[in-house]
Parts: sequence; C-alpha cells; structure tokens
Amino acid sequence: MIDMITINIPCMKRILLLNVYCTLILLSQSFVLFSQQDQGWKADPATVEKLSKSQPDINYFEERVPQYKLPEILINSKGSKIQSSGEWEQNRRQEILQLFRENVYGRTPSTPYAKSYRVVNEDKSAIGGAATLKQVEILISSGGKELTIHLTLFVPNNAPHPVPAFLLINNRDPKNTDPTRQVRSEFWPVEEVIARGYAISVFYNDDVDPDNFDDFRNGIHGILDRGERKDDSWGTLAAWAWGASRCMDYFETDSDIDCRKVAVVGHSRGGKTALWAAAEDSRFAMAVGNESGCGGAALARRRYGETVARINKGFPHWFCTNYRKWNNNEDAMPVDMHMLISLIAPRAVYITSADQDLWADPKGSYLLLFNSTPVYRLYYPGMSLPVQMPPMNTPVVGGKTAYHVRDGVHNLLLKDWNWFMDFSDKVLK
Ligand code: GTR
Repeated sequence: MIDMITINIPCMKRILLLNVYCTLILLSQSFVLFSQQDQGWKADPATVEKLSKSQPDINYFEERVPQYKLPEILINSKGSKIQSSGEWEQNRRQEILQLFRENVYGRTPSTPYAKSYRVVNEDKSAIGGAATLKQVEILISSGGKELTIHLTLFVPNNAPHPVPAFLLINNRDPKNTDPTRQVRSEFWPVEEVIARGYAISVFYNDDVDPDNFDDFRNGIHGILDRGERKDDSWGTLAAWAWGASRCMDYFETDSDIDCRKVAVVGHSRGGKTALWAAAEDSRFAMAVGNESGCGGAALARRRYGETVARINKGFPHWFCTNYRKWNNNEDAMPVDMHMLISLIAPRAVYITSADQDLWADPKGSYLLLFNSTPVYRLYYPGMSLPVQMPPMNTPVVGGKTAYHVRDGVHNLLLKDWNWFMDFSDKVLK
C-alpha cells in the first residue's frame, strides 16, 4: 500500500500538471477566440451618442433592436422545404420575386417600346491612350414620346477583349462622372478601373426618371405607364433598375464588352437600385450595393437607422404604394431584404457599409448577407460566411458573396472600388 502511494504521487502530480496545462491551452484558445470576436466591427459609441442626440426619433442603439423573426427563405408558400437549386429556381425564387414586385419595388409595365443606340462620340486615345471612350445615346420611344439615356463607357485598350465591365448607376452630380476627365472623382474612378483591365461605364439615373415626386408623370413613367396607377405599380427605384437593363441591352451589341461579366454598382439609393436590377435581370453577373441601407441591403425588421416608415415619408416615389403597408409594421412584411440577395444567387454580390453611416445599418447589412447564404449553399454546398462581422477595412469573402465596412462616412470611394475589383478578379475574370 505504502509502496503504491509512493509510486502514485509522482504519477498524480503528472496528471495534475497535465490538467493545468490543458486548462491553460483551453483558456488561451478561448482568449484568442474572444479577442478575435471582439475585433469584429461594432458601432462606435460616440457616433451612436451623437446621432441619437441629433435624431432622437431614430434608433441607433443595438440593445433597442426589437426581437424579430425573418421569413423562411427556403420554405415555400405551401410549407415545403426547398432542397435543390432546381426547386429554388422553379418555385421559391419565383414566389419571392413576385413578393418583392408586389410589396416593395412594384411591377414594371409590359408596355411595348422601341429602342435604338447611337454612338455619338468615340475616342480611341482617351486617358492618354489607355482607353477608348464611347458616348452612347440609348433612345427609348413609345406612344409618340421619347427618352434618351446617356451612357458613358471607357474600354481598356490593353486588355484582352471582350472585357468585363462595371456599370455605375449615378445618383449624384454628373460632374462625378466627367467623360473629359478634367474632374476626377473617386465616385467613378475611371483611370484605376481601366488599369485593372475592366471597362467602366455610367448612366445618370435622372435620365430615366427624375428623382422627385411628381405623381409619376415625368421620366419613363410618363412614357410607359398607361391607365390608372395600381398599388403595385413600379416606383422610381424600379425605373432606374429598368434603365440599367437598357444599358445591358446596349452591351450585348458592343463586341468590346463581355456581357456575361457585367457588374452593376450603385451607392445608397443607387445601391438599392443595383440590387433590384440584378434581381430582375439575371444578365448581371454581379451586383454591388454600396451603403444601400433601408429598402436595399438592411434588414427591415431590425428598425435600426432609417426605417420603412421614414423612407416612405421622405421618398414617396421610390417604392410601390403597397410598401407603405409595412410602415411601422415590418414584422408583417412577407419578405425581408435578405431575400433580395437570394434573388441574385448564384451570381456574385458585394455589400458594403461605412463605419459612420449608421443610418444605413452596417450590422443589419451584414446580417442580411449572412442570412442569404442558405440559398447560395444550394449551388455551392461548402460556402459560408463567419457569424461575426469582420473588423473595419477588412473585406470578408464567402464564395460569391463579399462584404466590408469602410472607415469614414457615407460615400463611394476608391478604397471601396479597389475591394470590388479584388473580388471581381476572383468571381468575374
Ligand atoms: C438618404 C436616404 C437613404 C439613401 C440616401 C442616398 O437621404 O434616406 O435611403 O438612399 O439618401 O441615396 O444618398
């Protein structure tokens, strides 16, 4: 017995030491995990404080986000679970597309129209010979009325043709997209995009539909809308998305452009539009929703920053009339915005936020992308995104989806574009 004890004491010591050692390893691992989690983006408390003071009726506090349940993306209206990409495309995707048309953006009319293209300027030695500039007029006519969309396009001269292309929906001052390049804006960084072997193009949203509420008399509404407006008639965002598709029609006629590799890009209201354009028109291989917020890439049910009621009040022309039914009634909405991203699957999508832009709900935008992944997984079974948001200025890529939070305020900058191109190098080229 004594012998056994003397034999066993060193043995127990070793076991004890081993235990201590294992506990230390576990502790250090959970510390690494904890500190990694801790590095994920969070709203800066000073920004929350400042914005809450200036807009006391808007929620900027994470702890005040109400409990919510997102609609099931993979369960159809009959209660059946969608198991394959085929079932998704034939059944659930169609249902969700109709729900968005009926409840959010409105239905595009099927009024017939004629279209033609006129290249009004072509300069093969633009940007010091690096690119060819084409200025194209897209003429739309119906019922004796006409509208012209001005498309500006730079094609790199030294890249293998046909080239992939970016199309920006410009919702800002046209000076940002100066074809003469006397004004150079990071909003549309032609030189940098050309240098990376992409064509870059832009149209001005007001060409398609002026951004003001006039009861849908001007722009393309004044041409294609016939009869009484209905509660699901298209709004201005859907009209701009339609305009993006008309640019795509032109690309299909231009042998310099690889129309299977076109990314539609938009900032803010343009970002909402870019996502809807890609949902409606599967010819777009990629969509970028830059800081698109409410009615774009922010989950409506979170009611963080801009809300459905707020956006309908400020911009009564953007959505269809039915969208007003969800004012302060988000939980009853038959969709939430993660389902908009699912309509783009399996194509590529890039969602962004900016650190100071809490109005557009960065966390709700990441959660949106995260919650769209079950649909991407029908196509790419191993695809995943981390649960935790990435740190600031650190893009995260999960298969065909990508996300970043840039430092600074609401804007579209070269930094954003460089990350879009890093992603499109992988998914488009
Ligand atoms: C804001 C609007 C946002 C966003 C933004 C923009 O005033 O509330 O939804 O679209 O305009 O387009 O810059």
